[in-house]
Formats: sequence, structure tokens, C-alpha cells
Amino acid sequence: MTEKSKLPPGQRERADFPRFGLTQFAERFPSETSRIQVSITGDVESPTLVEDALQGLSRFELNADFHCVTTWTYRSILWSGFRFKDFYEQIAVPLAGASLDATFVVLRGQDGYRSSLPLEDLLAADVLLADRMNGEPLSVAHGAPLRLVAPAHYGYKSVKHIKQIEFWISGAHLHPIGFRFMAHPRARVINEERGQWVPSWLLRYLYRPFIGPTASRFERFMEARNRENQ
Ligand SMILES: Nc1nc2c(c(=O)[nH]1)N[C@H]1C(S)=C(S)[C@@H](COP(=O)(O)O)O[C@H]1N2
Ligand SMILES: [Mo]
Repeated sequence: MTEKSKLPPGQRERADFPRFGLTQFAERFPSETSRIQVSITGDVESPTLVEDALQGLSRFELNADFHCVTTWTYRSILWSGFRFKDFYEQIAVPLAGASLDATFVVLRGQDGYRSSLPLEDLLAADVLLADRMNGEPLSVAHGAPLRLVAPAHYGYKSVKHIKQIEFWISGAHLHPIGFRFMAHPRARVINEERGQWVPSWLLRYLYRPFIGPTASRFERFMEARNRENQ
């Protein structure tokens, strides 16, 4: 089959893969872009800083479409990295002593961004902690040095520049960024779980006008940063 699969409900294909997010993150950047350092905290026996241990996990490649909640989809990205499931089973539980009763996970980026998902969703075979994209080390625009890739969920769950992963027994630690209606606890693309309380068909129309200006803003700040670093 060479024919492309159908797009999920409400999504439209975009020709480029923009740097994207909530407006306030356009001008924030990670301070460390090459060295991976992830601290494991929350309901754990011993909070642990993971550096080299990650490289001991099996490497996986994944080809996936990327779906932003604002309705743009960029198709067929080749990611490379480590399965979250392996990170959980081979690092978080044995090294940090993450509670076996943990059900919620909060991920934090160096730019102050955060998101959460049920642990169960993160254990799916297609969820990666990715450090490479399309055969190259992850760019700063797309999440260097390490990002989550959870293709079954809207892009806002795929935290870039990961610095901390928290395992929690209760979901009380879930404090979404931005307006609450924008944060669905699972945000599965196939079920069109865009947000809470506001129907998804309405969110499609609310979000679409912001795509162009948001992408431009993120690009402008990225270019400014590149100029500064030259
Ligand atoms: N650290 C961090 N992660 C983030 C964001 C962000 O602003 N900061 N934005 C989220 C949103 S809303 C989307 S759509 C994707 C965009 O990923 P991209 O910039 O690689 O296209 O990253 C998600 N992860
Ligand atoms: Mo997004």
C-alpha cells in the first residue's frame, strides 16, 4: 500500500513541520541542548538523575504522523529513541524505585512546559523518548536534546526538552498549563479528545485562526536565537 492513510477527524495536512506550542513558550529555549539529563521524581524511593543509563536501552525507530490539537498534521516523521515502556521498566522502577502503584506521569521541559498522561498510555509500544528525527540529532526547534513522541495523542502531550519525569500514585499532581478547557487528560487523536467541556468540533474552529500567527511567532524567535548564537 503506497496510498496514505486517512487523516484523523478534524485534521488537515500541513506541508511543513513548524516549531509550535502555546504562545508564551515561543521565546523560551532549553539551556542544555546536547546532553541528556532527566530526573525521575514523584512517588519514587530515590529521586534519580538519568544520564548514561538511557543509552543502555534498546534503540527503536518509529515512523509516525504528528497531530497538533489546533488541527494541523505533519505526516511521516522518522523518530529514533527509546521506548517509554523500557525506560519505565528498566530505569524508573529498578533505579529510582518508582511506585508500582503509580498511575499518572508528569513530564517537564527545560522551558517550563509540562504535560501529563496516564502511565498506561505511555507504556504503549509507539511511545518514545526520542533524541533523533529524520536521521539527525533532534534540533532545538523540535525538542533537543530529548522529547516525548506519543503519536496517538495530540502534540501537546509530547513534551520537548525533557528535564524531569514524575511518577505519581494519584492524579492530584496534574496541573495543566494554559486554560483548563484546553487540557484533556488523555487527548487521544482517534477519539478527537481535544479538550474538556468545549465540544471538539467547536475547538477546531476556535484554534484554526491561531495556527498561522503561532507558527510565525515560534519561527521568529527561533531565528532570533540562531542569530544570537552565531
Ligand atoms: N517543552 C515544550 N514542549 C512542547 C511544547 C512547548 O511549547 N514546549 N509545545 C507542545 C505543542 S502544543 C505541540 S503541537 C508540540 C509541537 O512540537 P514541534 O515544535 O516539534 O512541532 O510540542 C509540544 N511540546
Ligand atoms: Mo499543539
